Amino acid sequence: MRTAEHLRPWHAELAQWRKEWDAYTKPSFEIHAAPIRPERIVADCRAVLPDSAILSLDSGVHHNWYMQFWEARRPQTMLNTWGFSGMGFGPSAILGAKLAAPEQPCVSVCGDGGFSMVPHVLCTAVEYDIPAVWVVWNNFSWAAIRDIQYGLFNGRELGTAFYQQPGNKPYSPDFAAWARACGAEGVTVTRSEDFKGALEHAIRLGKPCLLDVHVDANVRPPAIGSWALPPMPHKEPLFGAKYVPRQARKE
Ligand SMILES: Cc1ncc(C[n+]2csc(CCOP(=O)(O)OP(=O)(O)O)c2C)c(N)n1
Ligand SMILES: [Mg+2]
Repeated sequence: MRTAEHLRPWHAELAQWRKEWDAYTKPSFEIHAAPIRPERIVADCRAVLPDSAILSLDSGVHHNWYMQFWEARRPQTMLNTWGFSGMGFGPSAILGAKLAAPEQPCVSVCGDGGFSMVPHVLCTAVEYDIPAVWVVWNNFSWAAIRDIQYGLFNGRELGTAFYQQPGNKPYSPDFAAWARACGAEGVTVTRSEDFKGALEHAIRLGKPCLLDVHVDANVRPPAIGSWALPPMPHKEPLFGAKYVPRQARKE
């Protein structure tokens, strides 16, 4: 019979790759920046939430970050919509999680797009006194789809990044005000230094609470459109297309 002995060299190789991956990705998790880098949200959620906390994820770029970098430490603490990828699943599922596990902090990390699919979850939470927490990963866009458009349409997008006219300013509704209008607590977070404290506050609060967190829409997960391992041959966005800011385009 073959023993695990023959796998040892392979395991050693994997350990080396893991080290290279960590050395490549870790430094970005220690940066404070405005707008807030995605890594900060992942790192501070891990620092603040106990192992028992239940996290729900939705569909979108935020999901890709958590799939790669979230350290789930217990079974049944990371709820996903997986391949169905239905936007709105995460912000709704967290209500069920909190009803099922009232002693555990329950946090929905969802996109601004995904949350806007089901904003009435706030009303349900207030009606039934369900102290869930929503962290709206607000990048003022359907960034997952925007980036595919950038890649396929030569740096252009249509209707997937949100702008206010006149003036073409990046647009997002005020999600914190939206939460307060429903009778929940709502806090806007624009500085990375404030996110940790805001999440601690939300967990302690004991009532439904939404954090509207403004995240940098142009920092992408360190994945590439190939199976190459670090060191990465390039760091271009999906499909290698160059991002052209809307203001700089000649249309
Ligand atoms: C119900 C539904 N409609 C459309 C899609 C296709 N889709 C996948 S991700 C996405 C954009 C998500 O935007 P947002 O929630 O803001 O997340 P982000 O990618 O910006 O993190 C869309 C439209 C989907 N998955 N589910
Ligand atoms: Mg978004």
